[in-house]
Amino acid sequence: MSDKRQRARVQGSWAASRPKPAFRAPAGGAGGFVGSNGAPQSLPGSWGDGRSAFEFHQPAKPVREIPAEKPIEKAGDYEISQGPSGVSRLRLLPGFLPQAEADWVFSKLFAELPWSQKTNFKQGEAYEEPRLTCWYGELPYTYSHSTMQANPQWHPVLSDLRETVEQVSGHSFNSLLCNLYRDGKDSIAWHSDSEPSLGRHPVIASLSLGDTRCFSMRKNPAPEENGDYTYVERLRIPLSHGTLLLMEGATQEDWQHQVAKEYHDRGPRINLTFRTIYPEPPAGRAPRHGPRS
Ligand SMILES: O=C(O)CCC(=O)C(=O)O
Repeated sequence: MSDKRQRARVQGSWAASRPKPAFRAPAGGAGGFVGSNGAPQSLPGSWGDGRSAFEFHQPAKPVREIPAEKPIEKAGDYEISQGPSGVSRLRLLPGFLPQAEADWVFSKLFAELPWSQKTNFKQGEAYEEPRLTCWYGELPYTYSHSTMQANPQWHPVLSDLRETVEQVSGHSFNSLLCNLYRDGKDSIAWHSDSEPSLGRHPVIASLSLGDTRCFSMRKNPAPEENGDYTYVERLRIPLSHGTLLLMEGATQEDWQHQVAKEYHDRGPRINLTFRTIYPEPPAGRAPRHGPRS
């Protein structure tokens, strides 16, 4: 947890305050302590009347709650936000592929797809993506200042999966980005699928195979937050073997997602994201996406 998030959790604070002047004993010596010079004394850490010198300080400003991360685990349709850009929607279908079919598809794709490690660029510096990828589609796909070339020869297993995903989702897709996370150290950083070539409000259908990984989402902060994600809403979606997740509406405009590295060992995982790529970016649309690593 960042220092800022940690600090924001502290509700007020306990502090040692300057002791108030000790109670002066009335003639006869009842109450308080009087030193040998006759001046009133107090014991360290006390008021001199037995009360503690430590007191609770109310925070000066109202405490701002950090929203708890919400899990989404059950099959269903979820309206995750509504705003000026429209409604953001998820549809989660665990067990979209039955276990035996998912096992077979995983081993075919793991062995037969042309996996490679892509080089991206950030501020002119090259870096290797922490995962392997391959791309299918009539058009090339560019993100993080690096292009995956058009690859119209779909693997037959992928063509069949595309058809099934299209039937169930009611959307059509002309492209597919395949990710292979070799183990728990492979990851994809915060980003949204909002490259201009995807058009406005793209539908993304994401099919997971292999070991379960946590798909995290965070809402983009309001403009007055100046890009600070400390207080934004967060979702956590475990994506298990054979699960289909659909992201629709304003999800890519209003939310980011990631698959973080894990501290525990994880087996390999394949993620297939079906999308539709357009030849020309719609005019006048500024992309709003983080660089993904
Ligand atoms: O692996 C996943 O579940 C997410 C992949 C992803 O975010 C992407 O391909 O843009």
